[in-house]
Amino acid sequence: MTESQAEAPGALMLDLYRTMLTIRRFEERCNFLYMQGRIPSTLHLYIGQEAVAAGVCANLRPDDYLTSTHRPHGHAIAKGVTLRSIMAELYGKVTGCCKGKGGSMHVGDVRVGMFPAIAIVAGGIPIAAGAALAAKRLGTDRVAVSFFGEGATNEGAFHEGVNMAAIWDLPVIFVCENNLYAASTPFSAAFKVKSIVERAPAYGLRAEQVDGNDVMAVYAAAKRAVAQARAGQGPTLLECLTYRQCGHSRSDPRTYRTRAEEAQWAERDPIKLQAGRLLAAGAASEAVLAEIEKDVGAAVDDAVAFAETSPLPEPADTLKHVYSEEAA
Ligand SMILES: Cc1ncc(C[n+]2csc(CCOP(=O)(O)OP(=O)(O)O)c2C)c(N)n1
Repeated sequence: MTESQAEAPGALMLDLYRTMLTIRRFEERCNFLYMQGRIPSTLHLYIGQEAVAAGVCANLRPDDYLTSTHRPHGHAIAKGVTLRSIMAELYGKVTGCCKGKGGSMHVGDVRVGMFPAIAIVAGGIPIAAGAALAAKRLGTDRVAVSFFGEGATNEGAFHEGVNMAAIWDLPVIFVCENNLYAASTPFSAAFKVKSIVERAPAYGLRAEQVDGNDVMAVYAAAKRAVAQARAGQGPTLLECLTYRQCGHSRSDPRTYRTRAEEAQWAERDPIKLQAGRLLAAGAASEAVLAEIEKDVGAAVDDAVAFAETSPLPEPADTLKHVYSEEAA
């Protein structure tokens, strides 16, 4: 038995399964609605990476901070942004989490600690370090988490953000989701090193690499990193090895990788893995999993109905809610 399984009570395993399934079914519906022309703009789907968001965010409180990327739906759901407000945002409706003005790439809700997502690659990294600096200076035990892809670690903002966090021992967890491709660029074409964690010693940064498709392993690694950050022991870089199962965005024919590689990773689908583990451990029956499937489907239906029936923003409100004093 691995360390992550040993500390895994059934309720936690089931909670993590439910979070991952919610993200998966929500995004499958988004994809369908997008193809139907109900959702404008583009979508960057998180399908295949659900274990990372679920495993990390299960260790966070609503008052902990989170920054995300152009691929933010999973992070938002795992941090507690409601399905209704995310779906309404994708529809551009006034009931959306950014009042319909942000869309897919900017979902978030500061009431549950998630800054509206930032689509500039690596843009969230120094902001998470700044939030962690604020948490520290205010004398709180809050932590900040920044999710980003491996492509972001080749940006200057990564260097600045992790270096400052390291020198000031800031309570931040840098979660790199290494899904092997930055848009169409494979990892091997953009890195001389073999992994992202190899870069950590250059910053004096604690680092750990985990199987990002194993939600219990991600949960356990994030638990250690969050505990150290809360205890004033500074930042950690977590590299989660995973795979995005869909194209980079909606218009990606995936010519840069093989169908055989995709099939191999599909074997290690994070939701399938966790379902197998739950059944093998006797922590859930097929009937329980079917019940969760039904609940999740109903929640997604409810979010879509809410978004469909919500009003569009008023043109007169275009310049409202740009600055914080306008927030209401
Ligand atoms: C600074 C910047 N450069 C380029 C882009 C265009 N762009 C959007 S996503 C992306 C790839 C990002 O790859 P990675 O950081 O690995 O995240 P992933 O898409 O794999 O989740 C690029 C180049 C951007 N949004 N911001």
